[in-house]
Amino acid sequence: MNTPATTDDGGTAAGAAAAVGARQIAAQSIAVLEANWRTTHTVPAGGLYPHQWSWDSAFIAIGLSRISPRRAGQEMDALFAGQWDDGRLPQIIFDPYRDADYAPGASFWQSSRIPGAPKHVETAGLVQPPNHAWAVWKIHQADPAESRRRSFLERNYSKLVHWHEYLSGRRDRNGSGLACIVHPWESGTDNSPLWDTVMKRIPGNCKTVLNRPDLQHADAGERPSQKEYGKYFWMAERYRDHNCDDADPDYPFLMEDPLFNTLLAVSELALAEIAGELGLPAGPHLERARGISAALEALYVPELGCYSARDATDGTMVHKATVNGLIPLLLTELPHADALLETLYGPRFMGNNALMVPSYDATAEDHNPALYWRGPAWFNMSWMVSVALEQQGHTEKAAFLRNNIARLAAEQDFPEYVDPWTGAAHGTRSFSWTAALALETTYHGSPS
Ligand code: 9WN
Repeated sequence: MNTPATTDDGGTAAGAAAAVGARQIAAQSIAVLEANWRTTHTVPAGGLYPHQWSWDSAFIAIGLSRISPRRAGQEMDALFAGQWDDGRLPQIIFDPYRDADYAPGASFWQSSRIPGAPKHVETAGLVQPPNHAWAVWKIHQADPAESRRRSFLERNYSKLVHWHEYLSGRRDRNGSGLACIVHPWESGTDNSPLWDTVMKRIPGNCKTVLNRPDLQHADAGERPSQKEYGKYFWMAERYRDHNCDDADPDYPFLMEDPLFNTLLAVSELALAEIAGELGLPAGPHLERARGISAALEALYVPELGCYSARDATDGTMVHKATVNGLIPLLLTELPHADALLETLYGPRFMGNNALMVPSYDATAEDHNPALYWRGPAWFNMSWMVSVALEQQGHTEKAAFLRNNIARLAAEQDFPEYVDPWTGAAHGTRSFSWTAALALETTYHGSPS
């Protein structure tokens, strides 16, 4: 097993203390990941989220790759076992023994009855943001010799290509060059204010009797409301009852999200690297990444100084500043990088001494630092922003975020999210991607 990186001043007393601190944080993080490991994969949280979630697993694998690239590879293998014939990687792969513990579960989706869905595992029909090729490339980089020995990239390349083809094909519903999400759950930022306007027109009278096992594990005031759940289920029912075929002409929720599409572009760039390593042409992937980045420009809102979402049913832009709209900073050739940085360090986000990046505009009247994706800071978002800052040479700002990610995670039992200013913990605890990314930050500076 590798050990966490020491700091640049590793020769001094302060450097030695920092190294001990990093080792402790790494050990605590590993303990959370061990506790949440289930034979083939890691659950996001043993109580609240008892199945395998798609983008969680990719973040978890990025952290795991620092201590065991082999286990990180297993995490991805388990996810690919749920891939549909059309290429989609599902939002959730269900543990059949935990059906009563999360809703909607396997008995809601009954996916194995849907044409093109796998028959040996039950999955959700929706997807989540495509951070998977990025994760696969990072796992390879963590130990290229081990990766080559196990043909890790060969095994996964065509699956990732198929996944991206699904998103850039059937999910580009209006030919804009951007993939649409068909449900707030697909954004990974479920009740973000980005979806409010569209949510108003979604009926709330779902057929399913609403059951909220989630409220046994998190405070109702920190989770989406019952009204929102009625609408979430209505959309999931409609999508499922149309065999998840992305061909329902009047389906009402088709949103182009800057976070989702940035990760698609970042992952396309990772596919170019993977193709290069395998001796295959990288050009088509670079071309697609350029195409997505160019199309993303239509989502830039100059008066907010960040990207926002667009309703693909009628082309209406949403005018709200959320962390989703800052994630394009991960794209190194971004035309609006300076404006995004100004927004990030202005009053809407980090400006008032925030410790981590708020999920929603701090100046908005309805900002709530404790309510799910409507204000609090999430560890995966702050980690992605720290990666972007590092790439752009803002090393001190990146280190500030990394240090807070590691400290707040370890001090507060690895919370799902925190108040961006006080650091107070919210949501569930022992949350896997919080642990995985805290672990990852302790290895900063080691080859990855
Ligand atoms: C629905 C598992 C998931 C994360 C999402 C987060 C939350 C689920 C929920 O938990 O969503 O997918 O029940 O709220 O919003 O990003 O993947 O950790």
